[in-house]
Amino acid sequence: MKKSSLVLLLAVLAGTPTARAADIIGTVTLNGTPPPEVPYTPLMNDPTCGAMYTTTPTTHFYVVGSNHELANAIVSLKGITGKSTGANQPPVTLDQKGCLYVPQILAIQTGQKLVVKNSDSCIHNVHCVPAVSGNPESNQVQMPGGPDLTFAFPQPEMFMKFKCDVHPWMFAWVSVYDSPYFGMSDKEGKFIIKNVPPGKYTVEADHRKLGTLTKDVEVKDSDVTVDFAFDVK
Ligand SMILES: [Cu+2]
Repeated sequence: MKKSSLVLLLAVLAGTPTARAADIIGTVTLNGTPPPEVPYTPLMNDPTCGAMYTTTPTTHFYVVGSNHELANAIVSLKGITGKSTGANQPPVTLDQKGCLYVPQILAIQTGQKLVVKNSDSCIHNVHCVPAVSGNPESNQVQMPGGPDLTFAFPQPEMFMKFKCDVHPWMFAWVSVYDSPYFGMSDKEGKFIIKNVPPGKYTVEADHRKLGTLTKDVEVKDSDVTVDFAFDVK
């Protein structure tokens, strides 16, 4: 047995408290009634795209549950850089389906692959427009049944815009983090930031339409709960 393994075994047997990473968990909610979603009328006016729907789809800017739970808020540790594990993480997929990007809000790490698919029977033109220097702009046609497109970005950036030059209503927003310490709220408003080392942090919640909230927390050796409540502007 290696000496390091022996030390670990003895520590476990003795019940010695060792500093361990904990999770930051919480719920994101929205107070108030958000503005109504916008029907994708131009989509319906496009013969090819419109034929994919029987009723007009709408935007999903505010995904809110019956108890005010808010989805698509990205919660992250502020000011953590240079900790990316993105190159070793599985790719994240962005699909084009029904002439819309699915999902429209994503979060990845620097160096992590973003794979863009075209599940439609029509052509799309994937055009990412980064605002941060060092993240390359890219503009590529993607045929129906064509090969996936793969992207990766070296610099952190909030809500980088992806658009389609064929269909001007198509947008996705990709946030790029320089660490693994982020999580997105789901339809129950719940998020999790896993394996956070002990320390004091500012936790930031970002929603593309609602802005940013922050809270300070201290992580010790057990999970910490941090809830965020946005207000309709
Ligand atoms: Cu398109």
